[in-house]
Amino acid sequence: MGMFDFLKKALKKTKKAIKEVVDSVSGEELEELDEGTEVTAQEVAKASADSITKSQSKLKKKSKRDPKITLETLEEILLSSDAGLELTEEILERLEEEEGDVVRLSKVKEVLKNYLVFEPLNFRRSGPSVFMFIGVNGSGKTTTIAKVSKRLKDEGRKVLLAAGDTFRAAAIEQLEWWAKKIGVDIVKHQQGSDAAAVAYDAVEAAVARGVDVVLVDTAGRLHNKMQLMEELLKVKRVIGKKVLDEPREILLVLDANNGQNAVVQAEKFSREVGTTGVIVTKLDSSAKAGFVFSIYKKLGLPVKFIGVGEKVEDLYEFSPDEFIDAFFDGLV
Ligand SMILES: Nc1nc2c(ncn2[C@@H]2O[C@H](COP(=O)(O)OP(=O)(O)O)[C@@H](O)[C@H]2O)c(=O)[nH]1
Ligand SMILES: [Mg+2]
Repeated sequence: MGMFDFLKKALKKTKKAIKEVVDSVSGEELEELDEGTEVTAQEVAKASADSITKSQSKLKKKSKRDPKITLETLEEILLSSDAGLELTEEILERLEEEEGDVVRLSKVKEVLKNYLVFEPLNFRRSGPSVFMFIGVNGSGKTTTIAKVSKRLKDEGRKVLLAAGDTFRAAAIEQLEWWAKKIGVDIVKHQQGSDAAAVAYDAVEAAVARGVDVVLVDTAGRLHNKMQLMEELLKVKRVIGKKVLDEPREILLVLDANNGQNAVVQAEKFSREVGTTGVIVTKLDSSAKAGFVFSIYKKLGLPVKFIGVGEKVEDLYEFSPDEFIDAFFDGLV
């Protein structure tokens, strides 16, 4: 069961609450109408409001449930969810001091919340905001760019994509396919060409065409690792030369299934290229991505979005509360 089945469940709850309200209105109130009693619109509205309050308090009662768990169980949960040994120990120590061997789930959530932060995308007031997407091959960069471009376009922004993964021909075609599907412009060169030149052309086109946001795809693998970091730095430099203080965001895309290796990736990319935020993909799998706590602890990086599927709408803004609730859903 995927972690974000939790979200679907929450939606079901809301639907159920609405259904209860509708049932009560069409039940009792309509019966009264049948009997010839005069029921004013205000009375119906009040009855609906009462039912909504009832349903809400039912839901509240449920969410008030605050189970207790042993530190041993918590340790198992954290370790099997890729929170990492160091962070798990730190959290267990903190909780033991404050609560003893058995802790309230609400307290656990409160402590974990200190290790997560959400930040929305950071835009320039005028001129193009440039966002670079970086990360290892297969982490979901290209797909995430498609998702983000759709979201920004729907918000009314003019978006331009830059096909900066020039290492693989398929990568350029993949981004082009998304650009067509979503209806946004793309700047591309041939496979094997200089990625920095693609970024340069894209930013130049963005300035000329009055584009609001440029999303720059990048390679996740070159012939060797050193080359990749050098190429990413060059892309970053070229963008900065063209528009001062850009790229505004350098977003590291991490696959939820990468486990603790995601922390190693985050450290390396941050050290060598610089990173402003993280996007976690594939949270529709069984992986829980507990590594985001360690990444925040070590690098202070916010999470901007989560990916929960392969489709363009499978992207949510990150919410620490929902993430932590989903983290324990079905386990406690
Ligand atoms: N299930 C799932 N698959 C994803 C998600 N994001 C990306 N993918 C898939 O992961 C694979 C690699 O994605 P891609 O965007 O090409 O990765 P890139 O190499 O970093 O550009 C593709 O098959 C995507 O459809 C996600 O959130 N959930
Ligand atoms: Mg790609």
